[in-house]
Amino acid sequence: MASKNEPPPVPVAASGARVAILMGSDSDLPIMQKCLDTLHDFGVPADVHVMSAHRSPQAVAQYASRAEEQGLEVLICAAGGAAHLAGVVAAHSALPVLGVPMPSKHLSGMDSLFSTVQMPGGVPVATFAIGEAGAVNAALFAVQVLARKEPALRAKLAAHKHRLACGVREKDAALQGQPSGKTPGNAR
Ligand code: C2R
Repeated sequence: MASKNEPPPVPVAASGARVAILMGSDSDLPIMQKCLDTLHDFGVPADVHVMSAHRSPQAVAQYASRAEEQGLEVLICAAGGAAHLAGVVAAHSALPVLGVPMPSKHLSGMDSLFSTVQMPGGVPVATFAIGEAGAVNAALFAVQVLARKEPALRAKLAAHKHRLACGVREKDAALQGQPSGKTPGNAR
């Protein structure tokens, strides 16, 4: 049994997981749940962990260094404030790293955005919008990466685009007071 002074073991990627979702804190989970849900909708298995470049730096370095050999293909990192998690993960892995800036208490997520997006040349982090839109889009982007090799995922992405367009058409039809599909008669 591990002694009290030993650090907890570094998480190993869940078998079959292709995408990792790493969060700086469990306080990021309510927003990152959207990311998880989106991957789930596409049937993409994810490995989800709380780890912090500041608070558990060894775990982050070890997890990121081993991510590729464990079968992961895309690493999504969410952090708020001085958001260094995505950058540190990118320093230790050649896998695509997607950064999602979390809204923060004092600076509304601008601190998270800048510290995620402003990487030095040579260490890319693809940075998404602050908050839920970023969480969903990072998941969709991960699916798009995986879909390059997988026709079944491409078909799901096409269906997703179709649903988006139908949703807008329905809203427009409601605005025009007409059933969906008819050309709205605009007032002149
Ligand atoms: P707590 O709620 O645990 O105090 O965390 C987390 O992502 C969270 O948004 C507050 C915020 O600190 C962030 N955090 C980072 C990192 N680790 C934790 N930005 C990191 O490694 O970058």
